[in-house]
Amino acid sequence: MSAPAEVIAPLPGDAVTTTDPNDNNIAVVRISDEELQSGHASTATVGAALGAFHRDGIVVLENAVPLSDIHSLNTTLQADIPALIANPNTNWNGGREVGNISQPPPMTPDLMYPSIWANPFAASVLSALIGPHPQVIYVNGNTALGHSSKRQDVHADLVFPFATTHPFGIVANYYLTDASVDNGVTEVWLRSQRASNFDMHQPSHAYIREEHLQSRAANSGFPPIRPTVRAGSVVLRDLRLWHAGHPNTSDTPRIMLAFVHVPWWYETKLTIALPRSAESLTQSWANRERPHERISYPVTWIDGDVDHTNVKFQGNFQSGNKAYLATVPKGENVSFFEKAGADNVSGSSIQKFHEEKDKEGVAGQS
Ligand SMILES: O=C(O)CCC(=O)C(=O)O
Repeated sequence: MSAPAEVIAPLPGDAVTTTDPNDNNIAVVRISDEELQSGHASTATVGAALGAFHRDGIVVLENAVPLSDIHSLNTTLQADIPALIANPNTNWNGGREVGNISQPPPMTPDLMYPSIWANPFAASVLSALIGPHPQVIYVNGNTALGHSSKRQDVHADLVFPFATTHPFGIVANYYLTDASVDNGVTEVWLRSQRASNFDMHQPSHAYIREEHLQSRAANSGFPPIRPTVRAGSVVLRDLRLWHAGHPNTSDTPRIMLAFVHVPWWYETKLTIALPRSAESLTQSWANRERPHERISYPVTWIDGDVDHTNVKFQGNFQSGNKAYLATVPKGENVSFFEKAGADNVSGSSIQKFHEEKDKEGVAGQS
């Protein structure tokens, strides 16, 4: 395990900070006061974040979200946790014993903060990475409940053959508290996105096979790390990057929101169910004056309220663009969705999927 990311002194003239390119540390790009005031990312921020992301498969934009928005959502979501634990439809990530539940943010316009749903600094980096008008196809969160003791298996968030040459899906994670080893910060394997393909996964699953984990940990120079991430950061992670949830040994649940972005041409069937009252808000994000700050949401509009504590879990991030898919190497592995004969998976079928894995005796990482 490596030390927390070290923030190196800002470069002259801007507030970009990053790590030594050979260090096994996550790169941190700190949004400057000038950028915060203007509300726009500088070219230096976008350049540093893009370079670090393509290299490492992950980058942190620190200071990108007002702490007042973070604290407000943390207060609301902490209060929802007992009901979620009691709800039989709740999705337990990696099996119930891991103590990591899916927990989406509130879906009412007053709590859909633009700093989180369409962060302008993240949007500028995302559109540089995957093209203009990234689409958000997944809005959810991972809550590592307190006093847990079992970790997740190492995985990539993909259960289908995927492109090895370029990023096509990026999750923006927002921890709602400072996150560290003590409260279950996520383990990440820097640069694994460039060495990864679906045949390295346990057949049809998201989990990486043991022999690949051992080999990469021993030989790559980039064994797994668990960085410290400050609240108010956006963590941009390539969906191909190997990672794993860890136990939260503290008293307080650690909440991390997750917004998955794909390119505008990607054509998934996924939509986000939102109340019609949020229509003008989401339109304002799609129509921002600066094209590289636009974020769009494919939406199913609901008349009335959307209960964020009862959202269907949908985890298939595969492209529906057949011409694109024809360019993706097939390999030997069969996708979980082909195996299950389903386009999307509900919480209960994901649960079944974990039970099946346990029955198969797939080696856990704990
Ligand atoms: O909660 C975390 O730290 C990571 C969770 C995760 O990777 C997952 O559930 O797929």
